[in-house]
Amino acid sequence: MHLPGGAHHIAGAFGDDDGPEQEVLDPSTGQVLWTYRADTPATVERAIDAAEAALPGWAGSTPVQRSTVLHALARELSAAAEELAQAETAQVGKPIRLSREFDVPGSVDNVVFFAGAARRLDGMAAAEWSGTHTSTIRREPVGVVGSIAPWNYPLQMAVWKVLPAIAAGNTIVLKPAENTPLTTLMLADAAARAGVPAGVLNVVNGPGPLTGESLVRSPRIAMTSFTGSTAVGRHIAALAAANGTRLHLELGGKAPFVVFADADLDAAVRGAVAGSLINSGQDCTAATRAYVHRSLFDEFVAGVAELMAAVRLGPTRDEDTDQGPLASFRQRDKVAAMVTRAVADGATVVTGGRAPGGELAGGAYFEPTLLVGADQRSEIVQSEVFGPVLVALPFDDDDEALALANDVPFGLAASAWTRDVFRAQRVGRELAAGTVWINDHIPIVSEMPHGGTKGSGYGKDMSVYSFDEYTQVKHVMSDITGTAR
Ligand code: TXE
Repeated sequence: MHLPGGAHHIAGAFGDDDGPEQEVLDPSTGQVLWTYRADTPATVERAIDAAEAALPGWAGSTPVQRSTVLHALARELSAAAEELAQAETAQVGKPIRLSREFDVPGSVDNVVFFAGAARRLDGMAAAEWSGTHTSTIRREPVGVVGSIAPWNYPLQMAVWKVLPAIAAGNTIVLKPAENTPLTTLMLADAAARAGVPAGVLNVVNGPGPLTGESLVRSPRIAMTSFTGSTAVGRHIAALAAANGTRLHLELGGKAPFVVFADADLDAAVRGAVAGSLINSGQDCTAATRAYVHRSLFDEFVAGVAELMAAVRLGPTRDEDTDQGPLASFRQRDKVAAMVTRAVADGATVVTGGRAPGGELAGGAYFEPTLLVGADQRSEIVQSEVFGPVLVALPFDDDDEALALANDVPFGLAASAWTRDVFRAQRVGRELAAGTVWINDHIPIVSEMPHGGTKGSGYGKDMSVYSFDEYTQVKHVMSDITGTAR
């Protein structure tokens, strides 16, 4: 497997610092893939120096120049697609099919999208609205961006943070999760090969409290973009507030999956299994709470349980594997503990609910799990599990379904299953989430925004809406008559 040339990539070159030793594990076996020394605050400062030095040149480049180099980055990533897929699978424990068909092509597509969007940073011109003046609106980069990314989709998360930022003319220092740095370092290396100027994209590595926090605390960072846990997000928000800097937060979710009485039940069953088990459930938009009309409830539960029991857990490099392990033993233990507490709180396990034995016992695997009988107020319904766990609950009418679906602290994504166009329109309006899918759950495209409401944070990744985070709107007003004063 491809290993990076150093723990950080600053000003176009790999290097190493001497912070505490970190291990990158393959969670399907527990084997150590790579060890590196964490970056200390001094290295983070050096990365910010590089980003600051590169800022005037990059911010002053033309959209065509930025677009050209970003298209070259997309080609570099495409050429390295198989190496990237292997590294992503090894460090996260994703089935190789998922890395090849989703993570890597999705990332390349996002780079291509922003290579194009770099040329559509349109402002606005007002006509001579007062007779004596005219206005132009410019979209300008905010400066040096500091980003912190999680471990569930390391390459995609890095691309989602980096591309809108640099397409808009900012420079960036990015810290991936300490247990999944490989593909982010490969991205930085590919950017250097593609001709992205030194210092535009810098990657530092190490634990959140050491390496991440020194990045967020720096008064030289104009903006922080964070995807991760609610607790760390709130801590980072306080640090950013102390510096008075911009903030973009994506703090996970607890997506409802609402099946109305008129739904296509087979499609809903398949959608629930695919939507809850994607990436072993370590997806902030994963289906976690299935609210099912009472007339369909038993059939839905039986259908989901049957499909979940047929899911093939296995070695991650095996083409036939449907589901790999969780991304870490820590995450597997968190999921197992939440299922144990759910049962103690009164829920019943319909299928799964345990770590498999046999040849998978050495990895961080957890079986696809369906629970029923949980209370709406219980932890398993209210808190993010981030594992292959779906809870099914019955409802009797639309008002009740919407009230239950919205009754959590999160609001990132939701889906509704119905063949009634008016019902679909209503739930599209009334489900409190940044994304609402109708008759599907999970698809995500570069053209459309991703980001939540309530405890899921604020601001958008992807799409041209992300430029609202990474640009500042400037108003330039000119006297056009010479007679204004
Ligand atoms: O997240 P952390 P964890 C949720 C999910 C998961 C739980 C815990 O429910 O089970 O969070 O995961 C960096 N200053 N999500 O503990 O710690 C850290 O190094 C600066 C949802 O792994 O938030 C990593 O790069 N940075 C989610 C990143 O924050 C700090 C994705 C995320 O790690 C820091 C991941 C600090 N003090 C977890 N402490 C989603 N929104 O999709 C940590 N970090």
